[in-house]
Amino acid sequence: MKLLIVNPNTTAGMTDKIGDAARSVAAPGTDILAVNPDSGPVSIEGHYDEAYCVPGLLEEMARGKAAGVDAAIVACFDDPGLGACRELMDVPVLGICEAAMYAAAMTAGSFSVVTTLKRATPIIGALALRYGMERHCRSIRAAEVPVLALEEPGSDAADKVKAEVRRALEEDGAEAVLLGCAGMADLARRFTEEVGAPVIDGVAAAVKLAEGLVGLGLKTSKAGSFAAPRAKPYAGRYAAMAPGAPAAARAAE
Ligand code: 5HY
Repeated sequence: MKLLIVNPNTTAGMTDKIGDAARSVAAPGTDILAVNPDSGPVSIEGHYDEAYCVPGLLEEMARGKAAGVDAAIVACFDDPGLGACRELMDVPVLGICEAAMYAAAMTAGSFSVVTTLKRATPIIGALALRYGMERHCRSIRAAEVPVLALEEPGSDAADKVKAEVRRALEEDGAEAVLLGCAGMADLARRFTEEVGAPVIDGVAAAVKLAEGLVGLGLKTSKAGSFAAPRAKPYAGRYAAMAPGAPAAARAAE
């Protein structure tokens, strides 16, 4: 199967890390296509960044649709534009936050999340409510590191994340900890061994859940919530993204 993974920010090094994490768990028959938009925020830290990452995210999704991918993943822990991607795509589309929460809910009595900046915690809290996971979620902690600090060689960002993972386990009653940023995808295995409890990366969780959904022959239901967008013109710079615009026009964008 062909699995599209879109890092919605524009930092290619992070996209490479996400692709590596995905390939490390993918089944032999799963081809991973890890991409990011050319335009948009270099990192997503709050609502404004999130809003401006979605057009580029949708353009990459449209390219994947034209290329015939079998499933797609939004590789940002805010799950930005997930509903819009599900309207656009017929194949399953997973967000790494939702995937990680489902994986934790099926393997642990409770979980916490450790993300980057404190400003991300209410966004993730709102997602837990949307996904009906608030009953499993003991806490959402922030290591107070910028997203791109995780990309800097020699940074102490990973140590700060691990310290919060330990606190979540020792102080908050968490029985598993989710890594609340796609840029942490390379830390899950090492942290799991070091802290002695499941530390879950949403990228890997989404890859395996996507493989399962495709194996079941499931696609995104068009019966209502994720029905295709109604055809209409879009004015200005997004004209090529108008619902019903020729796919060739989009792919050429
Ligand atoms: C992410 N930001 O996964 C989110 C997480 C965060 O650029 N990729 C980003 O820290 O908000």
